[in-house]
Amino acid sequence: MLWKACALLFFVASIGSSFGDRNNITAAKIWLEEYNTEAEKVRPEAQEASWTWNTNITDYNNRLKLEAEKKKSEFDKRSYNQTLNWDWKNFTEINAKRQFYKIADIGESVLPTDKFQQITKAKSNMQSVYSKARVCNKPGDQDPSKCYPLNPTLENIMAKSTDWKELAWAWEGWRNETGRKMPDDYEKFVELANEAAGMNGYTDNGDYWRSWYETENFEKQMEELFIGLKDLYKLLHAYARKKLKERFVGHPFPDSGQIPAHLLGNMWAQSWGNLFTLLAPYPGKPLDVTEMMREQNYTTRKMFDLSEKFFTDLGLDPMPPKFYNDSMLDKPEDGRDVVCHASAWDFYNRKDFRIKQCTQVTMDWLITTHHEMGHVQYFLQYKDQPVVFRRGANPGFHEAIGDVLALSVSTPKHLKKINLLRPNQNPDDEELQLNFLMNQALKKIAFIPFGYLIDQWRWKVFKGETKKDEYNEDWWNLRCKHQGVSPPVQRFNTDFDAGSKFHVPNNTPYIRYFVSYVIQFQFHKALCKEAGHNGPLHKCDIDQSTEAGNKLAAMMKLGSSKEWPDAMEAITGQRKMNVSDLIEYFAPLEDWLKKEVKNETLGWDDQCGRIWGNGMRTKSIFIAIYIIFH
Ligand code: KAF
Ligand code: ZN
Repeated sequence: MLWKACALLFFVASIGSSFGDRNNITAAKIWLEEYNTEAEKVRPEAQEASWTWNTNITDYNNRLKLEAEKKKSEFDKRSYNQTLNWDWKNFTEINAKRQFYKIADIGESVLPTDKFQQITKAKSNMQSVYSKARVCNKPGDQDPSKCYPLNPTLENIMAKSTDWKELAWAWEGWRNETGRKMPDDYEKFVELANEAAGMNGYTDNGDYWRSWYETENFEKQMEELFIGLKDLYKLLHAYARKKLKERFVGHPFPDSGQIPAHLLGNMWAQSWGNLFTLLAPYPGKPLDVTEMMREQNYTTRKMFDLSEKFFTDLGLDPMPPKFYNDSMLDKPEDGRDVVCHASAWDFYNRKDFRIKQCTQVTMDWLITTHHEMGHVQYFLQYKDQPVVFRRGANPGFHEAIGDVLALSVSTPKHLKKINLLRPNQNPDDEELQLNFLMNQALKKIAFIPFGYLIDQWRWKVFKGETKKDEYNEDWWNLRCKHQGVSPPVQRFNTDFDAGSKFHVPNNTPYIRYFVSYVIQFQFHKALCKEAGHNGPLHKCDIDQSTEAGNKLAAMMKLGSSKEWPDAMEAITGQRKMNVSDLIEYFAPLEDWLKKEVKNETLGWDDQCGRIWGNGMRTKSIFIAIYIIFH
């Protein structure tokens, strides 16, 4: 008893005597715990206010959100100032040092209050423009007051319509109602985000975003990965272009080789899965999973249950009790505006985790459900880490988890198992397998240049190389050059087409998805090996492999407490991103595509082609009128 009291006295005295000592690791750790306790109060409040606005966009809820964000930023700033009491950069205890490093990284909270409020307002404006947007005057509609939201109407038109005019209406209308209303706010946002980054020691906001990857030459590394995938993309592009020219015979395609951007089954041409029926190598062998789901009366809840079961069968965690009650899994039918774009929410109190999405009963949404569940699974696995480590090893890791599971779920073998393949379909049929690979390529390979180019554009904007009046021109330079798609109607520098993509007004970096699309195949291959899979990579289904689940869990539990190469090593044994597993996965399709496009010219010009007549003359007239009236 006595020795215990003595030990306690010594402990207290040693802390007491060295308070004020910038190198006292014991005292520093006590401060870190205090920080954590406080953060677990401040962050849930901010998240709750943001959730309320996201699920009910009103001015009142916006004010509450701004107040909560201000409170959180004051806490961040206060905490940062307290980190200055420690010589943490010279700590030898790696974990504590890393916590300090993360706490000191306060992003926009560094701005003085008035500027912090300005940047938050600019972002809120853009987000509500995006989420409230409706497009009117659909060709053939008599009633001009009939207007349509992105989800579900415009998305469905882009997915299903084969009417050139209707597609162009939805494509152009969405850009008129979103991006075009944002350039002023976006410019303000860029100015202030750069100012904050400068105050935090970064060259600009893009430099700050890239710092989350803790990788030397990150831009160069991304470029190398992209170059490694370009040939595969060119094959798919040439094949899609050939088939689309057949579908839209009589309509103009640019001589420069790009595909008009409204024909690819998606508002941003980022994922081409909706062209599967047109592009299937064996059209008689469809993968009509959506139809099967509807025939079996699938509901949103059934899709979530199915997804959750895949996680728990790997030995991963079930959703906590409050999850289904508190989440927003369907678009509300009471007419209120909500942010429909899918997201997963950690409230940082170790018990509240939610998903918000406007689910429809389709195969695509089943995959998105797994994607979002992957985020929540990561939250659950790292929930006992300090708050500052409750992040992915890098942002791409967070995006990859659900997709890795979906690679198994989508296989014909697994679809058969869960009764989503027709009874007469044999999952081992090689023609069906090739159809499946095409479907995967339309989602994964088609996405690669899009995933790459959004932040190419933003990094240039943050560097000051692209000014406001060049926003749209530079956007299309990248779209035409990397994706090989061109605008179907004339664009002006008063348009702001980057702003028509959720992540730009929402200020969410995008290179994370490019990273995810590369590393998810590395993870898939490693987990398949763990699950004892033999045979081609695209046939692997890790269902019920607790060995694979354990590997994944061990990696996720790290959160961001270690640099990402350590986390990657925990799953794959490798410490670098590379494209070879993705290439291996698609090898049989690559061979097939090569034969299919042997008479086509691969690729396209770097410059955008035009299909809308003499644009320059119209543009000059437009500029002349503008000058006269101003
Ligand atoms: C991915 C997969 C298939 C197709 C396309 C993609 C790319 C991308 C897109 O363009 O649709 N996917 C998403 O945007 C899915 C939404 C999300 O899960 O990535 C979401 C985006 C988001 C929404 C609001 C605020 C911030 C980010 N991300 C998360 O909810 C998230 C990410 C990391 C940690 C916690 C939550
Ligand atoms: Zn995501």
